[in-house]
Amino acid sequence: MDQEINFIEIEKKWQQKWTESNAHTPNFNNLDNKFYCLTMFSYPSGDKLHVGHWYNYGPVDTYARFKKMNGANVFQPQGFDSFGLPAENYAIKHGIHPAESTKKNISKMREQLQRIGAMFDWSNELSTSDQSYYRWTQWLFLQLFKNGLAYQKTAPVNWCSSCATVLANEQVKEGHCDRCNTQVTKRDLKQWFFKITDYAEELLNNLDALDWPSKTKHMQKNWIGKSIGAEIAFSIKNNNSKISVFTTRPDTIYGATYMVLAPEHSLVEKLTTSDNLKNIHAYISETRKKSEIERSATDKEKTGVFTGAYAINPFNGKEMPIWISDYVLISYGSGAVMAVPSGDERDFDFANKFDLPITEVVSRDGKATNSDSCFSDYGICLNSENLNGLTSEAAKKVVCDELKSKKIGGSKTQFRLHDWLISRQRYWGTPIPIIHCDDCGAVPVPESQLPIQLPMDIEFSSTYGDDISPLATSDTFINTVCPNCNKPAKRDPDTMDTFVCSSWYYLRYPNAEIDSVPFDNSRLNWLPVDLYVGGAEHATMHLLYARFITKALRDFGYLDFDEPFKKLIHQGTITKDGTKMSKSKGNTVSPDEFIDEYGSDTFRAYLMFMGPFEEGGDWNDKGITGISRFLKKIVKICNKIDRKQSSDISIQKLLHKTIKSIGDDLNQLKFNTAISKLMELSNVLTKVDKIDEFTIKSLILLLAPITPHLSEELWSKYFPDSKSVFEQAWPKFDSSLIIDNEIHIAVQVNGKLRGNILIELNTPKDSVLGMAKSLENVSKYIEGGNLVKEIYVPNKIVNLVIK
Ligand code: ANZ
Ligand code: ZN
Repeated sequence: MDQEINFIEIEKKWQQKWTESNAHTPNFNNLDNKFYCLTMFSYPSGDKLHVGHWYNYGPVDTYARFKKMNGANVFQPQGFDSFGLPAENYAIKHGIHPAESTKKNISKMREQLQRIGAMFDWSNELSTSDQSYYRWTQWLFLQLFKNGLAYQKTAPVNWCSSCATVLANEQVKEGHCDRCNTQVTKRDLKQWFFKITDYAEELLNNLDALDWPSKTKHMQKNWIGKSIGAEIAFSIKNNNSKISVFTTRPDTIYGATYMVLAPEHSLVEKLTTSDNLKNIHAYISETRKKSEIERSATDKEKTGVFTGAYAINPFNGKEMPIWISDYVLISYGSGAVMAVPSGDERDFDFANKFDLPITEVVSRDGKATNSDSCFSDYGICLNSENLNGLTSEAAKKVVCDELKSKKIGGSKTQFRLHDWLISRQRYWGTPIPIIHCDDCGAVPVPESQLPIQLPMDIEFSSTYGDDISPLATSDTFINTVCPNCNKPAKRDPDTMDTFVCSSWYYLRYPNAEIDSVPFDNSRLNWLPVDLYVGGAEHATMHLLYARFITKALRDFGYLDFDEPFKKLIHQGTITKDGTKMSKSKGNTVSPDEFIDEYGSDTFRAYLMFMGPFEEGGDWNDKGITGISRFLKKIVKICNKIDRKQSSDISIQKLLHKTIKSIGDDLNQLKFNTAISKLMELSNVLTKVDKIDEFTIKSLILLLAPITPHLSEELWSKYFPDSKSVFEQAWPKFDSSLIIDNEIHIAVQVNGKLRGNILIELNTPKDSVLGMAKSLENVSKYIEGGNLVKEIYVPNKIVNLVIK
């Protein structure tokens, strides 16, 4: 029989056959053993798929195929996150319409994805920039709007002057635009927000029960940032306004010797005395240039300006000078703090710099230490009148009760999580389905009018003048009539953050063929996603937004589950010479040349062999020839099949052990170790002349998830009467063959080890004792003494007692 297999040819052949037989569309009506296996979809950029993408899709498909052979009804969809800034920037630079460049990139990427030969169900493909998809993203917006979870608010937003757009906090990296690195400034704009903060508590509480990497759960916890403390309203000398603060340490109230407002705080203008105004204004404009991260760095020299005004400490009546400083952030709590320099590092530094009073109010044992440092732990109160001698914990409660009875505050829980700013002043995104009417305000577009189509008559430019939003430059788009009163009105000119598109796409996949509704109840039974795989960089934004949207839709009555992704895994990062492979670093490696040379199976197996899946590794192509040799060796081994042959016991044992351990490994997505076990087996089989049918059959089955095309080819060649290799059951191991039936037994004399014997499992007691006693190092003791007791713990130990 011909030994050579042309990998490239058979891959094409099997991909075609799988497509023709619809092999990768699950039976949606059969929910038993449903397995929804999702890898994060990709952005269709002009750079196509690189090795890093492959590393996500190839190994996960191996896992999905393994599940299928173990009886799962697998759904593994694929699609494109196709709205977003890069296509638009490309349009501005090269004059190619985003719709056109995106379409081109998608078809190229689809081709590349198809060459993986994964079990992608292309009949449920989606692209977020298709009307058939974004129509439902608009529908989602309307549901949030109707339920009070989408609202507009004027807010200081991050502004990138180069991209001419507002950026989300997450898109600002160390004060600079994530995309173009321009320094970010602040600007006031009316923006749309989603009220994710309504779900802060649940988003936090449900984390524990998720089968997610603990590091990711931890990051979400910090991002949500729950703090328990108190809210206190301070009155102001000669002024009717009140300053509200959030503090985690109400027990330190007697140590609050001054106040600090964020420079952006609305009271700053009202409170500042005329002689301080100039300084204050200068400081405010300095602050606007700084990012929150710079501002909250603890090691930076404190700066600030006195307003000339005073607040009153409600507990001791003392006057507290009111300052502004950039270390207080407008976005957290109420944007103001009661400063306790003896208990808070930042306040301590600030007080020292500006010579403000410091009162010690907590110490380890309640005695004054008069030390020149700050004590931020819990302890016992001092210099605090009725709180003296109380633990911090007890004092907190007393202060909160008092605040409540004085009607100036009480206990309060604060979250670091902000509402999600979703409007973007960009073109290539989902238009916001709202119409602004002078009389009726913000009116939702009736659902029957969806989709609100993205206009095509836009002149792409790096700035759009005062309009800010590209959509505002299209007269036909922007001018409409109010659905309420029929008067002329204007459409919302903004588009949605692309994270809105990806916040619900997992719901759409099993429904992608259905036009009349975003999702159908029977198809929703395919949710939640059983396994979700993607990069760790999505730990906070995407993964938090998706959880929020699931919970919101559940509360609107559309879903009956709480969490979208049952199990989450982050694939490791593929680096090139130590840096993450990415377009911006210019160090991407295309998989295409390797696939052209070795074929997709070899490439996939090589990627999986590089290292543990969740750790990734540094790309180099040196080892790929080794994998190629290994696969060719398997082809030769299969050729040695002899159906009359019955297999040698030692080969049987090795085979069954291999079946067991590859099953264990693949179950845990340990692809690299699974492959090395296959290599060990093939090394042994290479040395054998004739190999029995069961061994060959098992070998092909074990290989199937790892190199799907090759295995399908070998299967069809040696077992031509049966269906696809992926319709076969995963091989079962015989546990009696796995246990080694020869074991070493320790032989003791009076409790001391004197020797070892090799016995067959469950050898009768008398023979074991006989063998033990005949050991030279044992018999000499028996001869020199009196054997009084013989103890045998079956299959474990012999102990002889001699007097
Ligand atoms: C008085 C105090 C005394 C504080 C003390 C701490 C220690 P977390 O734990 O992160 O919630 N704070 C409140 N709002 C702030 C803002 N907008 N910008 C900067 N700092 C702010 O931190 C809560 C603590 O951070 C609050 O408790 C407040 O300082 C400060 F011994 O109040 B504390
Ligand atoms: Zn109207």
